[in-house]
Amino acid sequence: MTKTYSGFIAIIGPTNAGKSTLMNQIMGRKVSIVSHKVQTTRTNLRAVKMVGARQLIFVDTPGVFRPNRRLDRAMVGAAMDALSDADAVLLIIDATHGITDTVRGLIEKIRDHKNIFVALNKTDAIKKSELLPIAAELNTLAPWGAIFMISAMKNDGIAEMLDALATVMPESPYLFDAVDSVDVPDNLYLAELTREKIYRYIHQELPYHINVVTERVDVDEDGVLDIYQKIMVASEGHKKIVVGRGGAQLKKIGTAARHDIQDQWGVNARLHLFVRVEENWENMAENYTDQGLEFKK
Ligand SMILES: Nc1nc2c(ncn2[C@@H]2O[C@H](COP(=O)(O)OP(=O)(O)OP(=O)(O)O)[C@@H](O)[C@H]2O)c(=O)[nH]1
Ligand SMILES: [Mg+2]
Repeated sequence: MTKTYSGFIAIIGPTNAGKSTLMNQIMGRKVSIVSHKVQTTRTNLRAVKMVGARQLIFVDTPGVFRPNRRLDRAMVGAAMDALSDADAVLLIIDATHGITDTVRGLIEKIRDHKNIFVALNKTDAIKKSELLPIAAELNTLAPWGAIFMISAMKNDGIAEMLDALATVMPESPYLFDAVDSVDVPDNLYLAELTREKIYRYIHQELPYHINVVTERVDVDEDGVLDIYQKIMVASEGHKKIVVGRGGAQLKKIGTAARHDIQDQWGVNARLHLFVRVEENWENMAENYTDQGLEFKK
């Protein structure tokens, strides 16, 4: 019998380094939402990529930053959990920011892992001459399997990186079916697409205090999906901003999310959004467990 290989690769890094962009580029489709704001990804999201006969199970994780709130702690905790299960760790660094204190802290956490790799991302946005000193310093900091120079956005350097990661996957039966696939629950995925549009259209801090939940999905006889989602906000003031004048803002969010759902899934859909003030949502266990986060007292 031919040998099979399968293993987990945790994609970790500071918030906004481009981890989700990389995950999507590897899969050739949207798995994980992306925004120009920090702290976009909230939970671990998995996708399966076959490289020849080798199965790579990528885990996109919430970015690491100094946690303040309970939600922040749960997010950073999820990223750390992914590390302990990983057969390889891929640290993503935003080359335009270089080796920050957060990066140093992360290197300390991962340096004893048996397979650690690092990718300097956003190389499209920086001069080559500025990359070399960063790579040289990285070389002194940990025993990397390799240092990759990539642009997740421009799909540069990714194929070589996949080949290198594939070589360290352990011999194992396939842990998932041997096809490229995404392992994200449908309701969570639908809610994430809406949350992404909130990050796009609503400014400043507000998106961090919002949670989106898919409450119900119905299919009518023509195969059209009716998707009901609740947008939880922390105050009446926040609700006003999300809804906008005459409902304009909510309409913009809903239309963009619906188009995205239709594009991603190749279906027709109606999206019904309800904004609800739930001041205490950040302290309710169900709002964590639904997303696969651990709720700590
Ligand atoms: N120029 C450039 N921008 C990039 C690249 N990769 C990602 N970005 C941008 O960086 C921003 C953050 O990207 P994300 O993929 O959401 O980053 P993340 O690491 O998943 O962030 P969190 O989920 O908040 O931890 C977005 O505006 C991306 O478009 C790249 O290769 N080049
Ligand atoms: Mg992300």
